[in-house]
Amino acid sequence: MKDIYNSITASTLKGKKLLAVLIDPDKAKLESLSGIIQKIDLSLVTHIFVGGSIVKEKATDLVVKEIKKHTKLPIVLFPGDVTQITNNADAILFLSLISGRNAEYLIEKHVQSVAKLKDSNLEVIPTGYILIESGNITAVEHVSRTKPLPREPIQKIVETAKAGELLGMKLIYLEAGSGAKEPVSETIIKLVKQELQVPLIVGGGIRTRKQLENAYQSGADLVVIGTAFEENESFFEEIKRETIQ
Ligand code: 1GP
Repeated sequence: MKDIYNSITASTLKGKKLLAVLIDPDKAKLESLSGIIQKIDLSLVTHIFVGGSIVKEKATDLVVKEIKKHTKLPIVLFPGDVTQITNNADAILFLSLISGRNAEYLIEKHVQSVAKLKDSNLEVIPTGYILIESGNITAVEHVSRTKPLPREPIQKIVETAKAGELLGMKLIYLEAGSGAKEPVSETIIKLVKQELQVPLIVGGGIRTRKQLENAYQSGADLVVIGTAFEENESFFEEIKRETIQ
């Protein structure tokens, strides 16, 4: 069994930045996955996240199985729903949407998933998930029927993240939403990071090497990128080239 959380914290302590690609099982085509994974394997990507806001039942399992055939990278579920839980992944971000006040996404989905998780080998990583206003309405906002936290006052975002940590969450995830117009700002990342002991994930709307660097420099330990790679399969090669130059 891969010890995914401990390897994330070990990297964080060493200052090694991590990069996850997000694969949405609803958009991924099984027959193209081997080629896609080959590209990912040659890139700077350290983790493969699998999940989406709306995914057909069983799609996640099929996609995870196919990914696993082609890579040794850790596969982490980032589920939008209980139906996306599959024992074939390595770990699951057990997300509680702490920016919202919809009990369904704070605790109810978690209760519903216990029967599946109890019998699985998945490493369960409790994660405080914080949706932040990004300039457009994203799928998370729509599906969860919660409002994102406004970008101001930042103190409210910082305190939400800290409350998550004090509740025992092992990761905090600042989310602008997939396809967000604006990623989470550097100031927000910086101020949240200053308050936290646990590793910080940042995602949503990151489409350039510069935005990725900015997120890391502000304090993100792990950055998640989905849309930029969905739209351009050479995205990770391009940013790797930019790093080497
Ligand atoms: C969404 O943070 C992830 O949950 C990734 O967002 O698709 O905008 O890269 P993008």
